[in-house]
Amino acid sequence: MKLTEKQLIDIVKNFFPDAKDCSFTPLTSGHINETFRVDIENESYVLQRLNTTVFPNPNAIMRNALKVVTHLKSEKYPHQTLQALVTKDNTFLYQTSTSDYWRMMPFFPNTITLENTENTEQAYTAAAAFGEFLQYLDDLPAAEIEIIIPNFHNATFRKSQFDTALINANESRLTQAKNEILDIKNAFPFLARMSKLELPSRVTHNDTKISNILFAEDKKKAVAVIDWDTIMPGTILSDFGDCVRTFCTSAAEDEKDLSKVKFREEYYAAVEKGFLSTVGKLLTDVEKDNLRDGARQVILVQAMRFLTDYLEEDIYYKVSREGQNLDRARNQLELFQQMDK
Ligand code: GN1
Ligand code: MG
Repeated sequence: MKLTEKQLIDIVKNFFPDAKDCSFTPLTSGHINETFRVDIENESYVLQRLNTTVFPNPNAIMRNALKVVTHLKSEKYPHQTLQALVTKDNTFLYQTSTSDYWRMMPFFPNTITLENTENTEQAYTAAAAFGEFLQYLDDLPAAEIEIIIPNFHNATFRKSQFDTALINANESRLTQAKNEILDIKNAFPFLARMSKLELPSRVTHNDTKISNILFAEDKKKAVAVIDWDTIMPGTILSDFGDCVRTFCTSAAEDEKDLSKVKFREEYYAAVEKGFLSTVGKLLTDVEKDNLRDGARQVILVQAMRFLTDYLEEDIYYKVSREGQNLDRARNQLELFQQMDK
């Protein structure tokens, strides 16, 4: 449902009772939550409505975030953290009468997000920043962090969702997606092999895409790691993999023209070097030996998730045109196959 400016101001007033002159700018890069930049007099904030279909327990997200902020501060993490603002009732979430959950966060001035890396230096810097974030979270016991979405990066579980979607999908979508369905099925033995790896459970970010790094305006320095909603126990290969998935491609995630989708090996080298420069010393041999396959797995699982959503008629990821989830899946499969060469 589209909100009016008056409704948005009423929400802001729960955080800033005296706010008068506010302006709102939609920030549209995410696929799940609804996000606005709010300017209140001379200050800027991020206002967000959490998608409760995807995140049924928003309070758990806020409890995890608070633990992460507290931990990073105690460890003297040298970057900005996402300390949420409190409402006048002293809670991190404002719940509307229609059970929407809203939160406000700091907006860091003079920063930008990138939808794709422009050079290998940026890929190195962003990968090093995500690696550093993980490095500082290393002493936070995974058991203290709540599971936000069970089986989020569990490939076997994602495969079972895909299998169910295949049973329930309508004929037309099955026909449209027949080549991609086949490509994914052909990769099942690879997934089965990967599922046998013994990987440590760590506190991970779980959405390390390029747009989740705030860069300084010169696009050279990483200022903050953002989007902490999926921080939960996971594997380091998932975080490394999402860096590779989004930093090494030459095209947008939903690019229709596959001839524009190139897996850039020199970017891969930069991502690996950057990531290992920070968190490298903490990795086990199994983790180190499987970085590239781990990244291929993340890309394949992402293809499977987009294709599952296409077959289920776009109930999970926001779409702005028909066939967008199918294009996203094709795009990921293209990267997966190029990485094999
Ligand atoms: C979703 O909403 P956003 O853009 O932060 C998704 C990620 C996917 C990503 C694909 C909770 O993230 O897992 O990798 O889209 N988040 C959730 O771009 O499903
Ligand atoms: Mg996210």
